[in-house]
This record gives sequence, structure tokens and C-alpha cells, in this order.
Amino acid sequence: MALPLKTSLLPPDAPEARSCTCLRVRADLPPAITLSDGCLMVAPGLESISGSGSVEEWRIDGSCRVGRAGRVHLLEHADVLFAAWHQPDDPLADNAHRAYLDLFQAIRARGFPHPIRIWNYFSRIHGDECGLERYQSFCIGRGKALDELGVTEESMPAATAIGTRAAGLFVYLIATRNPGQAIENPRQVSAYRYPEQYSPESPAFARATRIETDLGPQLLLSGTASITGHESRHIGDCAAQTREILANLDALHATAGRDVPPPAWLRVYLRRPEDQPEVAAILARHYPRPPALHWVYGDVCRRELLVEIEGVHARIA
Ligand code: 3EB
Repeated sequence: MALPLKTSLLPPDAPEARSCTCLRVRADLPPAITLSDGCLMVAPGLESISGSGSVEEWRIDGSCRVGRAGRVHLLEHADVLFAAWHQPDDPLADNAHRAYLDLFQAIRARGFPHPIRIWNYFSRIHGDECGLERYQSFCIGRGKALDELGVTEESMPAATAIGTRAAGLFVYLIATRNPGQAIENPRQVSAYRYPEQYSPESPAFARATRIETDLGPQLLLSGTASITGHESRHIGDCAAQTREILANLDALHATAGRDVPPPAWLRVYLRRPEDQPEVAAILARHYPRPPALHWVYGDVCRRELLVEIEGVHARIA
């Protein structure tokens, strides 16, 4: 069944849509989750670069039910469930474990057991927790929860995991009644098969999720970095990393099917904001129809990676 789901990247001052259900992700606001009038608003501590602020919107016509299940905020539509979780992020392994247990229990209880897209944000991603880097602690907590829930790594959807400067762990997702199609990248080892050197517990996510919507197929792109095989490429060279990412994104598009439209919008995470002009020039040359762009600060999970790109291929709504 085609999902009635649309997505776009709107200017920060865009008025709230009426008589519909939506998930809005906002940058440049104090970290918070709020639920109101058919809208779940998540401000996960993202900081826009040089006034490029944008609002990410996921929209469905029709009404919804607002709900709470313990720490989980929920917005339930007939076909789609949005769920969001926010708590302190210290200790990260325990909180990631709690977040995934809470979220999966909540979406299963409502009949939407299949996440199609998940985002994870937390602070001090390279900081130490019990002798491990905090990204690894996050992977351990997530992996333990999925294990207890009986969710296989291979059945996970597209995801993002990025370090911000805001305190707290944010995990939010879009869930559906039927699964989307997980897409892997032929240029990369699946994240759940990475060798142990990156994390004692593998990252659990797909490189992309393909879904069928009223407007045709959509491809939800995970945060994508300059990795081929399992190795980081072009250490210290942001331009070359960007070109490698574009090759990865093109490979995902080819794998998902040529009936998938080009990207409608992309979010670019930069470790060093001064790299923006160079990255922008490479993106402008690459896409004949330029996608909408949101530029934000972000620490990619490996120290040597300077840039990561996520986004959505969709017909422009
Ligand atoms: C990578 O390809 C880059 O742990 O959920 C990207 C997207 C990355 C999601 C996650 C990690 C995650 O390994 C890092």
C-alpha cells in the first residue's frame, strides 16, 4: 500500500501546515520535543551554519492522535506513527538501551512495528565512557536493546547518528505498519558487518530505506560518509570526502532503482563550517536539479571524517 507521506525542507519561518499530521525537525532552538495541533516538533540541538536554517517536514493529510507512552512522545496517524525520545545522555550506553526499548515497545503496542527511518543525536561523541568512545557506548546500548527485543540488525532502517554540542540523547523515528525495503551500498560493507575495530557492537542501520508513497517511490538516505569497504577515505581532505560521499549516494540510487526520483533535499553535516563553500560548489556541479540544502554543524562518528550527508529522494510535493 502506498504511504500518503510527503517530505520537504522549508524555510525556518514557514507557517505551520493545517489539517494534517506532521513531524517537524527544527535547528537553532533549545533542545526539546513538543506536541501540539497535529505536529510533533523535535529540536535535537542542531546548529545551522551561516544562517542557512531550514525546517525538515514530514507530512500526511488527515488527522492524528497525540499520545505519551512513558518517555516516548507519539503522533499517530492511520498509516504512519512518529515517535520521539529525549533524556540525559550520561551514561550513554544505558540511555541508548532505554531509548530503543521504550521506542520499540511503544511502536509495537500501536501496531506500527517497522521503523522506516531513525535519527540519533547526542553530545561528546568522541568523549570517553568506561574506556570506550561514546559512539561505541551508544552502539552497545542500541545493540543490547535490539537483541532483547528480537530485532535483527539486518531489519533496521536508514539512520543518522551525529554528535552535537547540545546535552541529551535524542532518538526519533518514523514507523509504519508494513516494512520498507532496506537498501545496502555495493561500495560499502554493511554497517552491521563492520569489523570489531570500530565498535565492539556493530552499528545497526541500513544505508537507505525505499518506501512507496502516493507520489511514487521515496529513498530515505542514511547519514553517508566517505567510507568504502569499511574504511574511511581521504583523511583530511574535505573536498575528496564529499566526492566519495556523492559516489556512495549515486550507488544507493542505482541500487534502489532508476524509478526513484533525484534527491528533494539533503542535510550536510560539517565538522568545520569553513568547508561549506567548497562542499557547496561540489554539490552544485554534481546535481543537474539542485536539491534543497540544510547546512549544520555535526561530529561524524569517526574523528577523521569531516562531512556526512543524509536526505531524501522524492518527487517534490
Ligand atoms: C558510517 O557509515 C557513518 O550508528 O546509526 C551513519 C549513519 C553512521 C548512522 C548509526 C552511523 C550511524 O558508519 C556513521
